[in-house]
Amino acid sequence: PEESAGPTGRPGKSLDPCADVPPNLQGVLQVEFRTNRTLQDVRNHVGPFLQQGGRYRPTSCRAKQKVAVIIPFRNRYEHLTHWLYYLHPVLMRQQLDYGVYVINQDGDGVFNRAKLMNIGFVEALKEYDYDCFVFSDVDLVPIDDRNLYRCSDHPRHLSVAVDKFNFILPYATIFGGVSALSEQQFLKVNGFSNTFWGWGGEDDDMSQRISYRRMFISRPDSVTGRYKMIKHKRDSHNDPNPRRIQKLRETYSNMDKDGLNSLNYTVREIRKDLLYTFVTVDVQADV
Ligand code: UPG
Repeated sequence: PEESAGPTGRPGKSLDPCADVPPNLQGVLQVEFRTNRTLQDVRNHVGPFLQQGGRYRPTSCRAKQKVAVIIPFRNRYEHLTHWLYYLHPVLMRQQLDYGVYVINQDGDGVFNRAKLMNIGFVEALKEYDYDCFVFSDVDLVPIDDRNLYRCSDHPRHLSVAVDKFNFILPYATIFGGVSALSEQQFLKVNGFSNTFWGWGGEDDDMSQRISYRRMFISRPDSVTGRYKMIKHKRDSHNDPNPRRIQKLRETYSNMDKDGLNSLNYTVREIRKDLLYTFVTVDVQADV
């Protein structure tokens, strides 16, 4: 017998799978950050289509992938507002079954982006059986909605052409900014390292993990992969990590013991907004 939509509106298996190429994409987008926006503006703009926690799934077809979008975060509320304003409509047009998780580092200790992303992976999986994880800086907005926030056969780097770098890929192995790994790919590399404190290196460490596990980095072309970065000053408590160069020589010997299998943290609060799930965590940073 055919399965129908359940009482929660969850689409049953009877829906046909969504098309490989979503039909309502717009291509190049107008993106502008010199505008005052509030979260309430964004709720008014996209709220009617969302479920609490920044969750969405298409109603006319069965999404190809279940995607958790993970944003490492501390004290960038203005950027988050722009990000939500632009990304929700894009992710909806891409017909994803998705949720947005903002992983907020509690306190003033040294920032640890990679550890926050590991935490996002674990916390998102506690809520839903996501199969794809997109890790995104809060200040990066795609300017082409054909850049699909999906996973592929190999880990995928999405932010290939950022305005700050004159729309050029800065170096071949770059994996920072916005990237996507399936659950299997992420488990294969033991997630990110937890031991990169402060700015830099953690994305290159992941890039090395990927190649040591005999995977490649896949990318959209440099037109589809264009991004705008919101301008900002260097944050406090996120100075360049002086150990990052040395640590990158140790990826191979450390990756099996430093990552998802050594992750330690305490959740302080999980708050559901219509636009996102906000998870505040103690990452056990030195202050
Ligand atoms: N972030 C915060 N609050 C902070 C510090 C960082 O929310 O106080 C988050 C935020 O999502 C930000 C990201 O961390 O977008 C990266 O930090 P940022 O200082 O903006 O680094 P950038 O130099 O702009 O980013 C590049 C890459 C990034 C990589 C970083 C270091 O885009 O992915 O982590 O270089 O290698």
